[in-house]
Amino acid sequence: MTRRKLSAAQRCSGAAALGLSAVAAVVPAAIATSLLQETLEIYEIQGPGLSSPYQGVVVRSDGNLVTAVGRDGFFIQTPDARDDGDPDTSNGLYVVADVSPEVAVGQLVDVIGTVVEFFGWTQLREPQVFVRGGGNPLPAPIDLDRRTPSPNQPWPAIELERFEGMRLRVASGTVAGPSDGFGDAPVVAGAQRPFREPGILYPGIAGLPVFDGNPETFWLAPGGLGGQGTPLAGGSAFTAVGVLVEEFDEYRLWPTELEVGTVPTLPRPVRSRRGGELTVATQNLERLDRAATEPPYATRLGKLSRQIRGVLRAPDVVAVQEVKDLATLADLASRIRADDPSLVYTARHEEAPRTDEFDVGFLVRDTVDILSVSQIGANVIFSLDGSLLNDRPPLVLEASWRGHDPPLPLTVVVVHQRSLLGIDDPEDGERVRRKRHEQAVWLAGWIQQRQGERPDERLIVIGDFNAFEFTDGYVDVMGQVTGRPDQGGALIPVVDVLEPPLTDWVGWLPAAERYSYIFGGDAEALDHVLTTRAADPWVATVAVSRGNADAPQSLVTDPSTAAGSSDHDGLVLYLGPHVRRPDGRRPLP
Ligand SMILES: [Ca+2]
Ligand SMILES: [Ca+2]
Ligand SMILES: [Ca+2]
Ligand SMILES: [Ca+2]
Repeated sequence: MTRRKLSAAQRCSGAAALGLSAVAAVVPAAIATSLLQETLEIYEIQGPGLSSPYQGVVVRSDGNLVTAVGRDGFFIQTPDARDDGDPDTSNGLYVVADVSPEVAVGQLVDVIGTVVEFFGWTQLREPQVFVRGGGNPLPAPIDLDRRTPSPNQPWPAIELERFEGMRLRVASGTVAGPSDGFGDAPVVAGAQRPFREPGILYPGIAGLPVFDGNPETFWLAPGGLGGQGTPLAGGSAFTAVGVLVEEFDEYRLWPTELEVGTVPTLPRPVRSRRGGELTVATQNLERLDRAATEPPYATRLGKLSRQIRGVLRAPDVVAVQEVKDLATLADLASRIRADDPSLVYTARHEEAPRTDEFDVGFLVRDTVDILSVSQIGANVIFSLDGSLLNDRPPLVLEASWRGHDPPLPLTVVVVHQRSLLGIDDPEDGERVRRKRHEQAVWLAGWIQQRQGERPDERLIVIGDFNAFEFTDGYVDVMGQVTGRPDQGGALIPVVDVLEPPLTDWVGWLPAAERYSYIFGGDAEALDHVLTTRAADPWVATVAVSRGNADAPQSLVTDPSTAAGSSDHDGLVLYLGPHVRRPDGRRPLP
């Protein structure tokens, strides 16, 4: 590293010669003193590590280019000709300042200020800024792509820190998840969106599958520099040039140029049913509660009505999760009928013993006769601590579909299993994992007993399993419930009780469609539909709707669209007596 040492006299004469204009009228005495200190290049201020070696020090850096101007500051970067050639040191720096109107992109500036690490973000504060005139070409942006930042572990700690404050370009990016309430979206710098992968989050546990955590994901903040910013839908393609900041332990690109390319159509309904087809759907209603006011309850009902009518195409049975009570679900049925009088649904719901919980339920259309609705597993005890195992006990619907002569009996079980929340918590993780496992073992046991007693029953088990189509490394929930364990194994192994095993229809979706939820930018399939061997041959196909998991937060309050009606997409199973799909044959389109 080189440090240019200039005397105060040299600086003053240089300033005069170049016609510098001071942005601030007065240079305080403390900073004037620092003029006697050495002048640094930005890469020296940034240093090669996670934080600046000059924290708290008043420094001066001369002749850097303004690359971007934001609300509360601006970005400067070393001209390419003075680059240190060290890939570990950033050439960019954020200067916190009242910028308007003196500072503009393309100017060369000298800056004196205090180096601050603001929650990991290297900044110059309380600056004095000297503008040397503008119109200069900007440094070439560094390209991010599918290899940079690295998608692999171990991920270098300075993988993005080395670009902090610098100009970057993403030529072919993908929005991994929708804009959040701040307008920011997780993105990757490649053409493929990231999916949850099997296993325990890196570094994991020896001998068990490891999920790398998709470290290539970072954030795009379209409104970072100013303005509202474009709402982004998950799955959109984009190109951007911008500057990189570190905020709240995440790296965010604040774009100076942003072009959104191919945008998925949201909502994207499932296909229409064909003659003689029956459809059974699952939809998580995201804490639907008639007592809730934000967003307005009427807006939520209206959007969910659009979702069920237009996007899921009015299934004969809708298995729902996260509904507060029967009155709330009945409100939704009423709203659907008000919006389309031909769609008559009956709401069925049973309170769980813990009545403060959001529960599961059914919306059953008048194409189906309800024979019985019963809660199961409500009083089962969790062996670890004697509490109730099933906070949201499954509900069993025995029904008969009138679309067939004679009417076709079928049984639908709606479930909402324990979430992954806290699964790797050092204190509570073991309890969470055991609860997920025990719930799955209990459900598998119930199904096994049922199919033993009634081998001809067409049994569909559907809902939010809060589990992937593969092992999470701690517990293989779906392997447990289907009787098809993931060969990768799990810390708590599957107790294989199911014979014959069930079919998880998520596995029949194209790989790029296997998600119903986005968590931290990872697309994941939390919702599943399973059938027993007696029901398998009646399945025509399965489809997943779009418009929720990928919907920007800004759509959640928009009454004119179904998109954003919930945080989960819906899943629809198509069955028909005409199908008689031979075992193992791919479902119909
Ligand atoms: Ca460097
Ligand atoms: Ca940093
Ligand atoms: Ca830094
Ligand atoms: Ca990965």
